[in-house]
Amino acid sequence: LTAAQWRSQSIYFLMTDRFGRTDNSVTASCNTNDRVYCGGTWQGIINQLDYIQGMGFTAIWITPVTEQLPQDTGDGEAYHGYWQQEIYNVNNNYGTAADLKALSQALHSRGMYLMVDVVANHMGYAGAGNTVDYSVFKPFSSSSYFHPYCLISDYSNQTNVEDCWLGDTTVSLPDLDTTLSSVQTIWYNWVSDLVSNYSIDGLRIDTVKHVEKSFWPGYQSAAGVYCVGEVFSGDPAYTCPYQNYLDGVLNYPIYYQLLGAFKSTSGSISSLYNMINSVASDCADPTLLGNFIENHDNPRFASYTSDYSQAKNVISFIFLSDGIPIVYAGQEQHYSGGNDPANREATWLSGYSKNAQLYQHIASTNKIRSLAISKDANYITSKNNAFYTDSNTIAMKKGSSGSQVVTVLSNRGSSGSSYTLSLSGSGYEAGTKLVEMYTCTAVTVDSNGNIAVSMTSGLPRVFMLASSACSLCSSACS
Ligand code: ABC
Ligand code: CA
Repeated sequence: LTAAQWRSQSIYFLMTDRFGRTDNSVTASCNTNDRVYCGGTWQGIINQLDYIQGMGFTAIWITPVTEQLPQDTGDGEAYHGYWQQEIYNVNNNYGTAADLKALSQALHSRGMYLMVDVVANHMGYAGAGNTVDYSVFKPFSSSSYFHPYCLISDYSNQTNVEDCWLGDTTVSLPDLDTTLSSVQTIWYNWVSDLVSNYSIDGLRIDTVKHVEKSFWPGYQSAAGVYCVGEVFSGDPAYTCPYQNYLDGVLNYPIYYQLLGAFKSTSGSISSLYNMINSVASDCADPTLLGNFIENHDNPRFASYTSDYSQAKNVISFIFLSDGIPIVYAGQEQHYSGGNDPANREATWLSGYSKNAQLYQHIASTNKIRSLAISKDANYITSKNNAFYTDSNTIAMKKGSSGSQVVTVLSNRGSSGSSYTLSLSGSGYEAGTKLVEMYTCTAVTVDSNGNIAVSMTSGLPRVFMLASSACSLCSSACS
C-alpha cells in the first residue's frame, strides 16, 4: 500500500505477545513486571479481528516478527520482539510462518491491512557489550558487521546516537554498521523479501534516529510500501527532517504537547496550538505522520489522569487532525500502566469488552472520520487549521472550505460545567445547517457566523454539514 493510500487508514497497534491467545483465554495470567512471554500469538490476533474492526480500524501494526535471543535475562525475555538474532526465521513464540501469512490473509479478506515493525539498527544479545559472541547472529555472524562497542552516552551528539549501542550491560543491542554496503545489501534484500513473503502493506521502522539518514531511502524503496519511522524526539526541528528520507514519522512532537494540554484541567492549550503550527511548517507532509497518545514505550494516558472526558478529547484529536491515527491496544479499555514494562498489560484480561466507553468513543470517531473522507475528496490531504483557543479549549477545522469538519476540544474534564461557547472563525456562513456528530444535535450558524457550541462535562464536539451527516445521524436525513 502506498503512502497516499495509508493516509485514510486508521491503525490499531498491538504487541503480539500481549493481545490475543490461540486458546482465546481471557484469564491467562500476565504479570507485566515479570517481563516474560505471556502467550499472545498471530492466531490469537486472527481470533479477535472482529473486536479490532468493531472500532473501525482498517489496519493493525504488530511488533517485530524475527527470531529473538532465547534467554531469560536480568531484563526479562524478548517477548516484545526488539532483540533479534536470526532475521530469516520468525519468532515461534507467536506461531509459524504459515500463521503469520494466515494473519495477513485474514486481514486482507476483510479489506484490512498489515503493518509490521522492523528493526535495522541492531541485534540483541544476552550479556554485556564486551562479551558478545557474534556467531549467534544470522546472517551478521561476525564483529565486522558492527560498530565497536560503546553505550550511547550523549543524546546531543548525533554521531554517538548513530554509532554507539542502545541497551544496557544486561542485554546489549549490538549496533550494525549500516554504512557498509554489505549490511545495506542484506537489509534491503531482507525487507523486500519480508514484504513479499508475508504480503505486508506497511512498515513501522524502529530506532530510525540511531541510523544515518542516508540509509533509509534505499530501505524504503526496497520495501515498496509506506514506511513510518520511529524518531523518538519531541523536537520538530529534529524529528521532521527524517520525513525527507521516509514517508512518515511517528508524531512525537504532537504527542508531548497533546499530553501536556489534556492530562489536567490546567494543561497548556497554547503549547499544543503552537506545536500544530510548528509541525505543519517543519514537516514535509503532516498528513503522513503517525498520530498517537499511547505506545509501549511511554506511560499510558490514564496513568496521568483517570478522567474519561480528557481521554476522549485526546482520541478525537488524533483522529481528526492531520495524520494517520494510531491507538495502542488497551487504550480502548482505559488501561493505566505507567512506564515500560507496566504499560504492556495483556488486552485479553479486559475480556475484549465492546461496551467499554473508550471502545465506543473510538468507534464513533472512526465513523465520523470515514464519513468526512467519503464526503470530501480533499479532506485527508487538507491541512488542519487551529482557529480558536482559550485557556481550556482548542477548535480546529479541516477539509475543503464549505464542508470543513470543525472539532472543539476541552481539557475541563468530566466535572466541567455546562455552558455555550459562541465559536467564531469556523469559516461557515450564517444560516449554514450543521450537526454535532457525537450527539446528533442540529445547529444553525448564527447571523454573525458563530456556532453555538453546547459544552458539557468537558466532552469533545465535532460539526459537519447537516447535508453530509445523514448516514450517522438519522435526524439529519431529509
Ligand atoms: C528494557 C526493559 C526496560 C528497561 C530497559 C533498560 O530495558 O524492558 O524495563 O528499563 C526494546 C524493548 C524495551 C527494552 C529496550 C532495551 O528494547 O521494547 O522493553 O527496555 O533493551 C524503540 C521501541 C522500543 C524498543 C527499542 C529497542 C526501540 O519502540 O520498544 O525497546 O529496539 C530510545 C530510542 C527509541 C526506543 C526507546 C525505548 O529508547 O531512541 O528508539 N524505542 C529520550 C531519547 C530517546 C530515547 C528515550 C527513551 O529517551 O532522546 O532516543 O528513546 O529512552 C523528550 C525528548 C526525547 C526524550 C524524551 C525522554 O523526552 O524530546 O528525545 O527521549 O522530551
Ligand atoms: Ca546505529
